[in-house]
This record gives sequence, structure tokens and C-alpha cells, in this order.
Amino acid sequence: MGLAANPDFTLFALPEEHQALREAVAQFADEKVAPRAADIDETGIFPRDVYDALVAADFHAIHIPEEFGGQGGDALAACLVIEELSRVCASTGLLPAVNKLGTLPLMIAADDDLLQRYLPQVASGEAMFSYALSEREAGSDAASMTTRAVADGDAWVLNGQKSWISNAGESTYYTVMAVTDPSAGPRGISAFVVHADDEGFALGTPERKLGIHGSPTREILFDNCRIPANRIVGEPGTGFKTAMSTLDHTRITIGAQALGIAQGALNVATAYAKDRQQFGKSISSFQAIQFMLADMAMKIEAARQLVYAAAAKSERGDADLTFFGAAAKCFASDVAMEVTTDAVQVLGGAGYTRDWPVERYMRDAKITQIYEGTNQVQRIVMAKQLLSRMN
Ligand code: COS
Repeated sequence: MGLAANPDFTLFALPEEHQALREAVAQFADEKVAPRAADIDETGIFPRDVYDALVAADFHAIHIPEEFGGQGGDALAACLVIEELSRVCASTGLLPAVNKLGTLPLMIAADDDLLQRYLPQVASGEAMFSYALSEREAGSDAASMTTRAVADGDAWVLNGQKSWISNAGESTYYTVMAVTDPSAGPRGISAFVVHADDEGFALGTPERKLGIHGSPTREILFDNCRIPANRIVGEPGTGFKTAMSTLDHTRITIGAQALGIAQGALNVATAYAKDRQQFGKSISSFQAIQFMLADMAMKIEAARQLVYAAAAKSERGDADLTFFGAAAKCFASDVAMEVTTDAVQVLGGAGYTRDWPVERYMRDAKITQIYEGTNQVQRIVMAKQLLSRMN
């Protein structure tokens, strides 16, 4: 049967180059990012210095193919970078994740001209790229968006607004989904590249958020924003499909971010439990604490297997990617919320203060259950896949 054909037992191990990447990013995160994390959270100022360090280390957009000056990192490599950065600072982990989210619609649907124009700038770190799908009244129901793009001679003219845009104000470029044919539903939506300096483009005020304070989130506004016709991504009417298939891939990176946040919280809770003395002994000697730590670690390991398996499916473009992308994001982010809440509990009163990072991990974990589709939407996506397979 050939079952002995893998005698070195590498079946579930990371390939050597991925293991080396993980170690390199982990060292970078511990040395360059961890010392800045509390301050980034406290001030809410975009960490330009950390972004520059990411660029110098080539960890800011590892997914860009080599032919466009990038590292050509696969989906698992992107996840490892995001996971290890998020282990110390979720806002920093979001930088490579948002760059991937912003550029993937182009990599899926754009012609070579558009790819040549934009991807090298992201690879070099000169520009960052955001993704703009949601609107104030079109969040989970993304297809009900009302931002309009109307053809006018050799241009498109955009009017409307997009909400909760990660990295807005820092990104140079935005992939914007807009309605080009209001009579065609999701098939009347198209994707465009908008530049931060396009006339008629403006930024809303920064959102005041529970967590990820170092990642700016703002509305972007279009008031007769005129862009050249050749900035459409793919054919007119394909924007919604492109946006959805992008999310199939990038939801896995949010799973990776959640995984990193959860691992960071577990590490702090474990070290604290060993150190903290009560009733004359280390609280780690109490079974109540041991069981909490064991459950946290068990859930993280299960989430890790699912995220990595989904990343492999993303790389191969497997037919069940839509299910796995939703499942990885949903499961890992629910785990992150549970684990970080328990980490605060293990630290007790100390955990509730900003002297320790676990309350930050808990606040940062919450967004992973919400963005790139709420976990309720992920369950809709999974159920649809499941039920359609039975037909
Ligand atoms: N890949 C490719 N195409 C997809 C797709 C996917 N994963 N999912 C849906 N589509 C296509 C469908 O095939 C359909 O196209 P056709 O009419 O040509 O067949 C079209 O998109 C509409 O699909 P559907 O009817 O399923 O869309 P709904 O309006 O019912 O929306 C959900 C489905 C709720 C799943 C979708 O709106 C969604 O994901 N919402 C959350 C959005 C989100 O994640 N926002 C966060 C923004 S990033 S922070």
C-alpha cells in the first residue's frame, strides 16, 4: 500500500526552510518588536520605525512573487511571519497581513501591467496596500454596497465611502470594490486601484478602537474621485468574486494572527503561574491552574494544525479552500479569545492591569473574531459549503 514510503516521519513537520523562517521572525519579533509593543498600544501611534525594520528584514510583504522583486513566500510562510509577529504585537502582525489582503485581488485578477506597476513598490516597502470592501451599511452583507464607479470617457468616477479600512492613511494604494452595474447584484461589482493622492479621495477620522491600537482604521471617502480606466482590476463585474476569493486565502492569515496572540498570552500566563506564590507555593502547583494552562495549550495546538493545513490548501488552490479558510479563521480566533481571557484570569488582579500584556492580548484577540468576516459569517460560509457538497 506504500504506507511505509515516508520513513523519515516528515509528514506533519514544517519543511526546513519554513522552520528557519519561523526562527528568524521569532528572533526579530523578540528583539525589535516586543520592546515596542506596550508603547504602541498605549500611544496608538503608527509604528513607522517597526515598519521600517520589517522592510529591512523583508518581513513586511513576504508573499510578493520574486518576479516582482518580492520574496516569493508561500501561504504558510506568510502565516508564520504573521503568527510570530503577533505573538508579541498584533498591530505589527497586521502589517504583512494587510499588505497581502490589499494586493491579493490584483494577484488573482489583474493583468500584468497592473501587477508590474504596483507589486514592486510593495515588495520594496515603498508603498503599502489596503483593501476596501465594507461600508457603514454593508458589512456582513458586503454585496449590498452602494459606492458607485461610473465610466466617463477614459476614466472611472467613484462616489461613496468605505468603512473600517485597516492601514488607511498609511497605505499609498487601496483596492476598492464599487458598483458599476446597479442592476446586476454581486455581478455588478468591480474592483479598482485608488491612490491616496487621487483627487476626490479623502480620509475619515481615525476610529477609536478596543485594541490593535497601532493599526490605523479609518473610513475612506470618494467625492467625484476620477481615476484612469486602466486601474480596473480584471473585467467589470468580477470584483465581488475577486473580493470573496481573496478572503478565502487571507482569512487564514487572520487565523495565524489569532494563533500568535494566543501563544503570546499562554507564554506569559505559564511564566507567571510558575513564579507567583500563594498559600506558600507556586500557583502552577495547583491543578486548577494546571488544567487551565493545559486547555489553553491544547486549543492552540489544534488551531495551529488547522491554520497550517488551510495555508497548504491556499497554496495548492484546493477545491475545499473556502471551507478551510473560514474554519481556520473562525476556530483560531475563537481559541484566541478564550485563551487570552483565561490568561487574564491566571494572572488575576495583575492580569487586569496594563502592567502586564495579557489584557492587551485579550483586547487584540477580539478583532480577530470580527474582521475579514465575523465568525457568524464564517459559519454561514462553512455551512453553505457543507450543504452544497451533499447535493
Ligand atoms: N469565491 C469566489 N466566488 C464567490 C465566493 C468565493 N469564496 N463566495 C461567493 N462567491 C460568488 C458566488 O459564486 C456568487 O457569484 P455568481 O452569482 O456568479 O454565482 C456571488 O459571489 C454571490 O455569492 P453569494 O450569493 O453567496 O453572496 P451573498 O451576498 O449571499 O454573500 C457572504 C455571502 C455573506 C458569505 C459574503 O457577503 C461575505 O463573505 N460577507 C462578509 C464580508 C467580509 O468578510 N467582510 C470583511 C471585509 S474585510 S475586513
